[in-house]
Amino acid sequence: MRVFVPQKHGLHSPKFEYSNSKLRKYRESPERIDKIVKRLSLNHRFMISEIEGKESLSKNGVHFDKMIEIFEKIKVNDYLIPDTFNIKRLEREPNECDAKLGMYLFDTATPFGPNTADVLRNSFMTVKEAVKYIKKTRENVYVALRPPGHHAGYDFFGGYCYINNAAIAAVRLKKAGKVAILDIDYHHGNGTQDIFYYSDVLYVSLHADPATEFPSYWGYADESGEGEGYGYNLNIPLPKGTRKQEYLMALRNALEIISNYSPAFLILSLGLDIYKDDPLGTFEIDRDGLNEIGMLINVLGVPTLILQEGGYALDEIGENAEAFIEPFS
Ligand code: SP5
Ligand code: ZN
Repeated sequence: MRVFVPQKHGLHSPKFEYSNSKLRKYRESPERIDKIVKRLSLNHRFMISEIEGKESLSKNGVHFDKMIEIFEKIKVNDYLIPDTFNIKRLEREPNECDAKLGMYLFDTATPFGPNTADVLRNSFMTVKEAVKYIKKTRENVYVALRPPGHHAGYDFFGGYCYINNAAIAAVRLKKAGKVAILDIDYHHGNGTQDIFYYSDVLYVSLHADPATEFPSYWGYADESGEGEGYGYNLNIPLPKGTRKQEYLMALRNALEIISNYSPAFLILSLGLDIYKDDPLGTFEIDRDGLNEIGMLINVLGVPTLILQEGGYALDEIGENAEAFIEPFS
């Protein structure tokens, strides 16, 4: 199985995030992907392709131009975390860099640094290469990339995410056939939901109940899509501490809905933060459980583009990724 990796991801490496009322070490670190790639490179079933190229974000095809223009033009000497947020979505752009970012940012855990834009351009190119590959071969592919994407919406970013990799892939794959997105990150993919809320790209997400977990304002079961998108958004919120058996039951329901939709491609937002020892998660899913989840999804038999989202149990992330994706290989 092919594995695509953006070569420059390590250049985006904030030192701190402000979360849970503390300034703490940044969790979404380059080691996450380095450890996954190191582990997979020891397994002959995986063929790793590092992608060096960059592509201007202006061609992303999903986000609000003005937000992307800020990412493209901003010049910063250090990682910025804004302190003021444009919650009423007013239009005038301020002069200060941190306030420009605050126009579209929704949390304090998503700093923007000197190389962040370049890393995003490299991510964008990597996603495009993976899309090209799956279109041509109809084979499963895994993209070991960061920063993650599923919290980035049409005109907002946050939750360690800047551009929505899954959505960027979906709008391209959609030209070749029906696309479903399954999001199994521990957190609701509010960005992906937002981008496809009015369109018939099927979005199905299993995640921790937003009443008690990030992103707090999105992810309830009654968010079903609107207009052309009505019925094509399915949220399955699960209580904190959900165990493997209950998780697998919910997953089977999700897979049945995806199967009835008969997609030509599946995009899988893979959050390894559902793992039992993840510092941000509370689900009780061990490594065998991850493998079983991978097997069940693979049984759909739909060509699958797996995109890495969250997962912060650094000591085990390599083995966990391997256990999950092996059934697809
Ligand atoms: C891609 C991904 O997994 N992003 C997750 C981002 C989580 N960010 C920090 C969460 C801190 C939430 N604090 C919740 C307080 C509850 N009242
Ligand atoms: Zn997550």
